[in-house]
Amino acid sequence: MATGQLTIDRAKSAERIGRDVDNLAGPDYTLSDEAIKRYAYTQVYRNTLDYFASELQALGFEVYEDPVGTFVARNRPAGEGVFGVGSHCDSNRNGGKYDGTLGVVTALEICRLNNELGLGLPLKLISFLEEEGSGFGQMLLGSRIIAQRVEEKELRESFLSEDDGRPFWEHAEEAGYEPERWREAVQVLDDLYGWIELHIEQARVLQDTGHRIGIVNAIAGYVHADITIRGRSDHAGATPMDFRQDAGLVAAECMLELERLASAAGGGTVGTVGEMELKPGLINAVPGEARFSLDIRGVDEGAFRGVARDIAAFAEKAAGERGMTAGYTQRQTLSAMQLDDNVVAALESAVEASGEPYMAMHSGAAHDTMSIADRVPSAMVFVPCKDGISHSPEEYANPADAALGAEIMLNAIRSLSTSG
Ligand code: HGY
Ligand code: MN
Ligand code: MN
Repeated sequence: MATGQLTIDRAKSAERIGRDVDNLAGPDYTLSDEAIKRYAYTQVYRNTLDYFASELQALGFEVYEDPVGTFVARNRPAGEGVFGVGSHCDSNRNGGKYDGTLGVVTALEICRLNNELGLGLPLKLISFLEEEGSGFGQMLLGSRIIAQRVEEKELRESFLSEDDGRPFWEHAEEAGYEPERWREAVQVLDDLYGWIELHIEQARVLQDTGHRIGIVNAIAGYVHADITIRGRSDHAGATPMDFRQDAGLVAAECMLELERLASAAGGGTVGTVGEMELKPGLINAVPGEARFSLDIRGVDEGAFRGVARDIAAFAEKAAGERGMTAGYTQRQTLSAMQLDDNVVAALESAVEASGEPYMAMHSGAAHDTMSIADRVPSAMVFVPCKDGISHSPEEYANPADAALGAEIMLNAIRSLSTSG
């Protein structure tokens, strides 16, 4: 162990981390009895924030929420420099116990250790609202609001609840928040001289290469969009094949073309159609309309944006050749984000000092860190998740790896705090 490096009782921290994660998988914290399902303004999400609030208040942290519900806890008054730790504790609608939540729980453990070991580190724990977009179809919504990367009109009118179609603004007001003050949310980043988010890898590279820790130095950018093909709905039995304008067929051609474009783009570019809606959606009706989602990502900005451009053009051409039309609407996009060299270096020397196997890597998944990394020096720590499974109740991560992550983060924060 290098001199000056702190070691923690990793077994004790692993036990507490595991306990918190298991507690937050209980019936009070999820809408589903088969998966973790919690998102903004639901009672189960409220209960989750209250769980963290009581744990952190017991440690002497001041706890509050920004005007729309991002959770913040700090152990220094406003105006004093603090180091940020956290993630998100909302979930995918078919989520697992660890995506996001493990990062907030590990941040809580860091706050506990800071007190128990008398380290005196100035800390701010943040749990961002709506990272998954399960409530309003908008990924990273809370951290994009904080980073002022949304328009008020979108919050008032176009970000609509997946449950009842009503605007985010209305839901925020009904939950007791003040969306009209959304611009003040940027103050969540006040006084932060650094930020580290721990998260499960959501792929299997760390597991398959025998590494317990990933130090993330870049996060893939993404385009989220929808393509709608408009043809004509006809009787499935009476309409001859050469009389049809079957929107579903053009959608199918587009899905295969997206796979070809993303694979050809290289550089880790990926493309996914995750949502597909056929109208009228009846067994005996030719679909007159097909709406499908696009999730296109990569660290090579030109490559992934080129795929988005090319698939939109392909859809228009393929629809036109069959006498139909195609429309492309972008939901949102964020650029690929390089993370902070100093924070990355502090994490790398901390993990080297631990003697544990690690690898430097980029993240294919999006994270709240990418929303704020241009305002706060930031980096991420990955821990393996079993077989790369995520966005599934089968998700599993070992609390012992998160405990190692906590030790590494503490050492990095100490070195960035003294040299700061
Ligand atoms: O989809 C993502 O990148 C993340 O899980 N929100
Ligand atoms: Mn996540
Ligand atoms: Mn996720």
